[in-house]
Amino acid sequence: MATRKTAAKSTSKPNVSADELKTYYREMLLIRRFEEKAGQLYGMGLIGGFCHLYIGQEAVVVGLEAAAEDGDKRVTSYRDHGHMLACGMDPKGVMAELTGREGGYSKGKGGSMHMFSKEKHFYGGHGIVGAQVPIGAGLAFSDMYKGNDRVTFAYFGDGAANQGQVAETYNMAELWDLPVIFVIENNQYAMGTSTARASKSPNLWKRGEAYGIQGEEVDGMDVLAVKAAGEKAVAHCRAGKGPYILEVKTYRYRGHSMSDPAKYRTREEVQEMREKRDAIEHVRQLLLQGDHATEDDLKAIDKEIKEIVNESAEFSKESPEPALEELWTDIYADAAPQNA
Ligand SMILES: Cc1ncc(C[n+]2csc(CCOP(=O)(O)OP(=O)(O)O)c2C)c(N)n1
Ligand SMILES: [Mg+2]
Repeated sequence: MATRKTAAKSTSKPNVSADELKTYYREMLLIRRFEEKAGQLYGMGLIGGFCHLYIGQEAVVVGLEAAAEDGDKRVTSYRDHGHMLACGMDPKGVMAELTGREGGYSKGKGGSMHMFSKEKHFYGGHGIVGAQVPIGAGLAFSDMYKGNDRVTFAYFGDGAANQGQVAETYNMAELWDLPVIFVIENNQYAMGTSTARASKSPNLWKRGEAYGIQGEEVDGMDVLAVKAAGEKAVAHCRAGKGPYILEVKTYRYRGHSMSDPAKYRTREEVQEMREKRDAIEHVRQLLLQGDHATEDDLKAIDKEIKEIVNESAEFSKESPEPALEELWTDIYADAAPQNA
């Protein structure tokens, strides 16, 4: 086995194997390439409606999914494609949903912001800012009620963190010791509003203190740091100690949505994050500097990912549009769930 040199950035990080690093590299790259393809299809008019890309934030969801176990749940906002891919949903089904086709997760009737997978315990995809936070507490309540030790990840943005329903949820979650991890994906902006303009206190996680909730800030451009913080939060929740807040500092490279003119920040600011803090490049360097992978190994992974993404785009173009009769289905539940 190759000798392992520790890269400068990883000195205080947990031990990690070459296979693990490659897995994170692959998973983050899948999200990035998938999102780039979605951006292209949007430009070609194949995706309609809103489309919010996750490019730049990949390490957040990949790090936290690495800390999750089977049966754990997740719920997020409209910036949701990365979360779906990271929890193992099929890229074909996600892309086909983006293009409004029958083969999509919501049979082409939901689009970018409305996809679900019972199998992967992915509960959306929510377009109303902050709405997923009380839903996340509800999911955690169901696990507590059933007496299992599953944990729910409720993801939301820095903008959503200012919502009243988030404060109410914090209170109830701590009061009932709910096993929910509140993940604030602080990407520095809520549409065109920077956190400095919207939040008096720069430490969003500290608001949990008012409710007795423990939390911490995490470097969201470092997948290993995210994973380590995720493991700590998961252990806290599984032990029945109640909720936990992770404020993950990250950055979105693209506009808020595909129609964002991005006049609220400079190109240099974005460029600097891409060049100096990119999460995928960080893992790439750990792999290369640690002699865990050669440039050729990484090229092979790039190729493999490109194929998966191209296949998903092909599938989404070939899948038919939903039949007209589908307008009248999936409106009401057919039957009440039986011990679901
Ligand atoms: C209740 C509500 N208010 C306003 C909007 C319009 N809106 C959509 S996204 C957004 C910004 C949210 O920013 P943030 O929570 O930081 O998440 P990010 O987009 O950065 O992931 C706003 C104001 C909305 N969808 N729902
Ligand atoms: Mg934000």
